[in-house]
Amino acid sequence: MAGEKPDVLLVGQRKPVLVGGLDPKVTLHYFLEAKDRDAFIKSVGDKIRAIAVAYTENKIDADFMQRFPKLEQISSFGVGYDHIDAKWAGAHGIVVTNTPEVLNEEVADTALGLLLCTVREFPQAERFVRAGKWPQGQYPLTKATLRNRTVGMVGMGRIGKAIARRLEAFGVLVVYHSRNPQPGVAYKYYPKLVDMARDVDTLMVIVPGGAATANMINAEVLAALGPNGILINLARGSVVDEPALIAALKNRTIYSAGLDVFAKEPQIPKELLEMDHVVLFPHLGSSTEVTRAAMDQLVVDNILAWAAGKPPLTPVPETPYPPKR
Ligand code: 8YV
Repeated sequence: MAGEKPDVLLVGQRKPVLVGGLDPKVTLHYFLEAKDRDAFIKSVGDKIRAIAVAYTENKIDADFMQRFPKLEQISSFGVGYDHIDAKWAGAHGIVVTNTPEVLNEEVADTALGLLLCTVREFPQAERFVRAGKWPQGQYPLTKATLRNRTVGMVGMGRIGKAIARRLEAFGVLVVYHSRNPQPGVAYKYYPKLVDMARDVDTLMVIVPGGAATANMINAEVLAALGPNGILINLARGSVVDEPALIAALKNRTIYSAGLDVFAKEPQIPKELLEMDHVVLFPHLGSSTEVTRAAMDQLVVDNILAWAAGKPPLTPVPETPYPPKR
């Protein structure tokens, strides 16, 4: 009805940018705060027309979306949206938006940081200093170096390109594998991941999560990467067969790994925690105040565009606009 604020479900914390941006224009309903979430959906489900999502543990699947018969738009925080069944949404006239671009450089910075930490053992060396071991002797020379390494990028999207630019500046050779060759990208392209793994000594994983990429870094790929091989994953834990990786690290089938993401975050397998030759980050690729605020703002702006009857700013490919209703 003209003049009435539309009802929007917030699946996420009351972050200041989200609430400050949305509250003046829409009526917010706070899903995570409901004591009984099922009863809460029963009470508000019929009037919810959009959902803002900033919490990936609650899967936005067909069953969940079906509970909101008037749902038109889902504005999700993060460039990855594997917690949402976007295909189902697209087939049911629901537009899904994500937060691309604003995090590219931040995640690419993290990628280089994680790569350097893993290759040069900086976290281990720092632990050595704090443990008071330096007076007894130097930290051992590292066997691995970035010099003469070839990085095989698994994925060459927006963030992949930002990582590759940085690697070039470091004088590191870059090649890549993705579903299709990327137009305008001059790096050598490998149609088959295992072939690339055989030719390189470093894999940098930055593909979307979800069924299409599940376990693509498997035992065969790790064996092809070989004993000098280093695996860096900033994508999703689901992309790597975690038990196969643990076995490859234990048996020294590969040299080391730097991981920002895991299969069951925030749980990290005990075997990985106990290994000193891996570097483990708590999924912090994009996590600076300024970048997270930019991502929150894009969640807000997509909802505000929808509330004003305008096209979404950043719809995902599975959900065409205008939606098919
Ligand atoms: C966030 C991310 O940490 O954008 C993504 O896809 O993985 C990260 O930037 C994640 O979305 C937090 O929920």
